[in-house]
Amino acid sequence: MKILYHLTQIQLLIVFFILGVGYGQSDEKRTNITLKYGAERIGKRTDQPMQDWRNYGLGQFIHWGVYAIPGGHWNGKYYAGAAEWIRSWEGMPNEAYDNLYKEFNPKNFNANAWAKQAKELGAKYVIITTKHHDGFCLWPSEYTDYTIANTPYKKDIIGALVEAYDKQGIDVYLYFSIIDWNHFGYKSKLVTDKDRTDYEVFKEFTRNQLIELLTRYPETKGLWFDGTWDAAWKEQASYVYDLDKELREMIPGLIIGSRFRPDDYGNRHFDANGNMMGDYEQGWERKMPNTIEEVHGNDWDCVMTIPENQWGYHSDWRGHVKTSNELIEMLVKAVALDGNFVLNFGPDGLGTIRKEETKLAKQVGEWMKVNSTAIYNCGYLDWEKQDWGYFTTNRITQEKYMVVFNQPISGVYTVKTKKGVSIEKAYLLDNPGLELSIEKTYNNEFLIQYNPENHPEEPFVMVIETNKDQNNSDNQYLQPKI
Ligand code: FHN
Repeated sequence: MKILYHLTQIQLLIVFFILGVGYGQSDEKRTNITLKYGAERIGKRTDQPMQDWRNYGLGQFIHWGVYAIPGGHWNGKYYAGAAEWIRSWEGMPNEAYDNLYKEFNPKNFNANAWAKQAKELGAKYVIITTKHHDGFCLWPSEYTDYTIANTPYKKDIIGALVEAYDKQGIDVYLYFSIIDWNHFGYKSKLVTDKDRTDYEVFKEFTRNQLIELLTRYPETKGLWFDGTWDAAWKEQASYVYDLDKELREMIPGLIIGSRFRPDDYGNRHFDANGNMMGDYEQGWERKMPNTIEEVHGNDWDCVMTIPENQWGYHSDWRGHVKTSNELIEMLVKAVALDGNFVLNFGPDGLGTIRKEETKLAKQVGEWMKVNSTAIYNCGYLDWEKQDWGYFTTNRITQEKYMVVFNQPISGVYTVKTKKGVSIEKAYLLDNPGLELSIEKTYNNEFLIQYNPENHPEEPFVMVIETNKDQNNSDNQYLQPKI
């Protein structure tokens, strides 16, 4: 196996293909290559901060920076890409972009109002862009001039947000882009000696900024890394390994996903043995798994945009814009498959959250007010999936829920439990007094009857009680006791 250490990545991929190893492979097929910088553990973290993370269910993402000023347009022209990438568009000169900060003065920004809205949405945590790929810092970093301190606004935005969200009891995670188009030492690949010398300066700058962030905002529960796909970063296994350790030492329990460390061979997310690096899988961006097998027993989050692919503010959303029912279904699906769902917001250049986002936040929030019992602290229930929707189960009480998205015309809801588990009672979460009739057919199949007079316009939740609610050990995905 030592020979593998000396193979190039392409050669390795071929070897892995032959061995049946790779992204998303099954446990049995894992290899055992000696790695210095591979996964730090196999299996989930079981400490309290990670259990809290696992139980959030719903989070909010905020993408905010100077890209919110052009909002996807320059000189009257429409930019079809993601608004926060406008600097990379030939339609906007770099110089124009790099001077936008001189106009950044978000007079409508109100951290408390944002945090209050997030609370009403039902978000348990927030991920905030401290700096995106453009390198502009929303905190007054002492390691660059390209920060909020040098805008007309001047005040520390990250500080205000951390305080406001913390006050609302919403945990704060800091988004940090490794790609930094503003730093001379940043390179996507290292070709010349000079590239390498410059990149060393960039690495020190990156480390300084991360230490600075955790020092300034010790309330931070975790770091959400992005922009780690460059060849240059993928060569830095040993450096990132040490940095990861250093950051974790600064805040005990700090949570870092799979987008930070490359392994010895430059693999991201999963090391050469197929084991996840980091505390949860960060690969589900604008997409979701369909089965529990696809998440391989790992923690994971799904970060989602409301339009198809806009994170930062784009004044002109084109294409499909998700409805509240679509977003609620994604949220429930994520929880039902043991993940968290994180909904993105992109405030405009003045600090206003656009009306479409406000409306959706209100709609999802209203649904959460009635139904969040089936979301918070909930996860996967290993019963056969049915067409009416999703099962979730509370990891602590083991109460079981059916979240209905497709109401059967027959009014009959099929439930197949596990052997020996019978359904004793079923009722609506928002109307516990209305007990639903249950019929047992054969084996563990039960039919629950519910035929409302009016077709519900929103997903609703049924609670089911079984003969084995307490200490049901059938479910391998239940929260471990520590
Ligand atoms: O390029 C970014 C993109 O702008 C956005 O920040 C998303 C959020 O997950 N991450 C990157 C693409 O993976």
